[in-house]
Amino acid sequence: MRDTRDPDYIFKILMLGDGSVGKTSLSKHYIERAFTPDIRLTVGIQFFIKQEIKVEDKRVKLQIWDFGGEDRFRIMVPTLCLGSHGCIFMYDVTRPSTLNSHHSWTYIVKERCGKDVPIMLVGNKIDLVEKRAISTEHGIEVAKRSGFTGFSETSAKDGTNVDSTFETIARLMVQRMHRLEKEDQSKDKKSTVIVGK
Ligand SMILES: Nc1nc2c(ncn2[C@@H]2O[C@H](COP(=O)(O)OP(=O)(O)OP(=O)(O)O)[C@@H](O)[C@H]2O)c(=O)[nH]1
Ligand SMILES: [Mg+2]
Repeated sequence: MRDTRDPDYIFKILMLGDGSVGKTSLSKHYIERAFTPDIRLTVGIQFFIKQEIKVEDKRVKLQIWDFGGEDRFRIMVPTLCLGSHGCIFMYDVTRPSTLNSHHSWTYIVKERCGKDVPIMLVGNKIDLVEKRAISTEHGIEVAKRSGFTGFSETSAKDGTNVDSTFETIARLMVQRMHRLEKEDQSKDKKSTVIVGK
């Protein structure tokens, strides 16, 4: 029988990164199991929904906010990223400049959504073996040095690590929610108001 209960969590995930790194292709592969070689650039923003995945014992719905990476669309990010629970910052392993730009993107997310919001560094297009210009080791080093919560390498073309990347960010977001819920409970305990004291 179909489970019609509401999800335990609805998470908003941001897809950020320079133009043409493959943000839309990765989202599309995850949701629709399709790859479109002649996909059009994202004008502004587009949305994908993953109805439900199971993370630990929780039912999670994902709202994927896929931003256009061209400079002219960056102005939208500070406002539209508000209330996000997680972020995937993507680069293209064949174009080093796309990795260098991570500071400016993730700075906005941390400032607007909180320093503890999980942000994953994801190197895409690993099927282009001959053209690869950034090694896995370098990607991991940048992720550790710059305080990313997770790292992965993907191919939106052949599907490598697509599911596991979204499952990992979902798990990191659930763990953060557990932490926040615990903090709330201990605050409640401490904040008992006693009249007259
Ligand atoms: N070989 C290969 N090509 C890819 C991969 N992912 C995306 N592409 C191609 O790269 C180009 C850009 O992909 P998009 O998904 O539109 O990139 P984007 O980051 O959404 O770009 P913007 O919307 O402009 O920010 C397209 O021609 C895709 O077909 C991949 O994993 N491997
Ligand atoms: Mg796009």
